[in-house]
Amino acid sequence: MALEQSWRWYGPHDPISLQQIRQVGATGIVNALHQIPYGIIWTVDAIMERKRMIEAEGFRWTVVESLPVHENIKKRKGNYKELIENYKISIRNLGACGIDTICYNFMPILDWSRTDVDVPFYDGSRTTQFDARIVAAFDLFVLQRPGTEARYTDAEIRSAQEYFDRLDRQQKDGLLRMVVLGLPGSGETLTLEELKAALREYDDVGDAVLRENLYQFLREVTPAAEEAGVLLAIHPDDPPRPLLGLPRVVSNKKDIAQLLGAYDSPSNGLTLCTGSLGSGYANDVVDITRSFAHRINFIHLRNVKRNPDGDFIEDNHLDGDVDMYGVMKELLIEQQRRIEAGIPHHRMPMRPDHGHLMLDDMNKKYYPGYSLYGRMRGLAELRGLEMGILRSMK
Ligand code: DNO
Repeated sequence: MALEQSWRWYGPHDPISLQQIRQVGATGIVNALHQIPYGIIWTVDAIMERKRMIEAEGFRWTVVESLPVHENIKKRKGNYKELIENYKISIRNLGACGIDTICYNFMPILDWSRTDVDVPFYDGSRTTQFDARIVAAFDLFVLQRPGTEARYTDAEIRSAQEYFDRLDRQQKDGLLRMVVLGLPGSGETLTLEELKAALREYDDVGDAVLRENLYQFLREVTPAAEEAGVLLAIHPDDPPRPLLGLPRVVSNKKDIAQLLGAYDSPSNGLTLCTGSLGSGYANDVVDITRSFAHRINFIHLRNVKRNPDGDFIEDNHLDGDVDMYGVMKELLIEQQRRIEAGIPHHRMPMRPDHGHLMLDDMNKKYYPGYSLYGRMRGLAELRGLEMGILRSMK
C-alpha cells in the first residue's frame, strides 16, 4: 500500500485551490488554522468548518501542520501553564473532530531559516539555500550581542567579515529580512529590536533547559493526545544546528532518541523531514528513518545538497545528498509492518515538501517553497519511486 499522499494547503488564502490540488495526485490535505493566534484554543466549530471545506472537495484532512507551540511554553515562562492547558484542549478538540495527526516544532523564535529564498538553480528554476557565513555575519555585525564572538572560530569570523564588508547599505538592511523569514502562513516578520528582545529572553534558556522544557511539555500533553486518539509528530530543527546562539534540541539521531524516550508512546512521534535532517552533514537520513520507523507519524520528503560548514541548497526531490530510494524503502517496509500488526493508524501520511519555483509559477507570488509546479514535480517523482519499490517488494 502506498503512503498517504498529501499536500500542504494554507487555507482559503492559498493561491492554489483545493480544486487544483485534486489534479496533483494527492488524496490528503495538510492544513492549519493560521488565522488563530498562537496559544489560543482551536474550537470544535472552527476545526469543523475547515474540515467540511476540505472534505467537500473529496479530501481527508490528514495532518494539522502546525499546532504552534507558544514561545512561553518553550521557555516555561509567563502564562505557560495556561498555554499548555490550551494546547491540550486543542488536541482534544482535534481528536473529537476525527483529526488524528498533529505536527509541531520546538525551535525557539525562528521556524525554518534560509539566507536566500530565491536562488537561481542550474536548470533555470529558483530554489532556497542556507549559507552559514551569512548568518554569522548577521549575528556578529548586525545583532552585535555581547559574547557572540565566542561562538565562532577565528576562521568563521574572518570569512563573515569579508562577506559583510562587501555589502552595500541596502544589502545590509536586507540581511534581517533574509534571516528572519516570516513565519509560515502568517507573513509575520520581526523588527531588529523585537528580534533582540526575543533573543534576550533565551539568555537563560540554554540547551539543557530547552531540552528539559520539551520533555516536560511532552509528558504533559502526550497523555491528552493518547486519550484523544491523536498522534503528535515533532518537526526537526531546520537547519539542524544552533542559530544566533539559540539552543536547538531536535537536530540529530541522538536528540530524537532522547525525546522519543522521554515519553514512550506512539502518540509521541516524529515528523521525518528528510530535508531538515538531511542538511546536517553528519546525519544519515536512511539510518534515522530505519531506527525510528515505528515512531514516524508524518513524513516530509525533499532533498538537499550540503557541505560540512552547514551550508545547503534545496535540490530536486530525487537528487542531492539524501538517498530518497533508501528512505522510501524503509518507510514502505514500516507501513507494511503496521498493516501486518493490525495497527489502526497504519497509513503513513507524507507530503512533498517544498519545490522549486519553475515554469508558469515564476511570476506568481508564493510562500517560498510552496509553489504548485515544483511540488507537483516532487510528488510525481516520489509516487513513481514509491510504486517501483512497492512492486519489487512483493
Ligand atoms: C517549512 C515547514 C515548517 C514546519 C514547521 C512545523 O516548510 O516544514 O515550517 O511546518 O516547522 O511546525
